[in-house]
Amino acid sequence: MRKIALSVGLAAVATAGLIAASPAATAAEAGTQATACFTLWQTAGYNDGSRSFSGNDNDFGNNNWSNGKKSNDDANSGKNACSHRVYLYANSNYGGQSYYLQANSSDSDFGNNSFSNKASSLNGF
Ligand SMILES: [Ca+2]
Ligand SMILES: [Ca+2]
Ligand SMILES: [Ca+2]
Repeated sequence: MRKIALSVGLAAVATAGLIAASPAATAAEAGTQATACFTLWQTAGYNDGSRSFSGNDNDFGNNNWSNGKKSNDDANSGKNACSHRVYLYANSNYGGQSYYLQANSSDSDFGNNSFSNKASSLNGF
């Protein structure tokens, strides 16, 4: 009898553990809900270093490309897979000249939009 009571007790503990784990998994999913749907590249034609965004960034000055080079004033192409426009600004804190990519669009060269090597902040998320 005593052994049976113990195994029932362990089963209850295991079930409680599973229940406790569920809210944690939900929280983690909520944290990654914003997908990195916007990507910038260092060079025209989606070349060299890249950086993907899942939210606004008011200052590129503290971020590097995937290749370790500084990303400020160095963006030349981008892809917007988001369901909203993404705005690029020549200055930090969303100031100065701006340029946007429509939802679900891409631009292989910012040069013909007078926006080569200018982006210093980004919003629209
Ligand atoms: Ca930043
Ligand atoms: Ca700039
Ligand atoms: Ca262009």
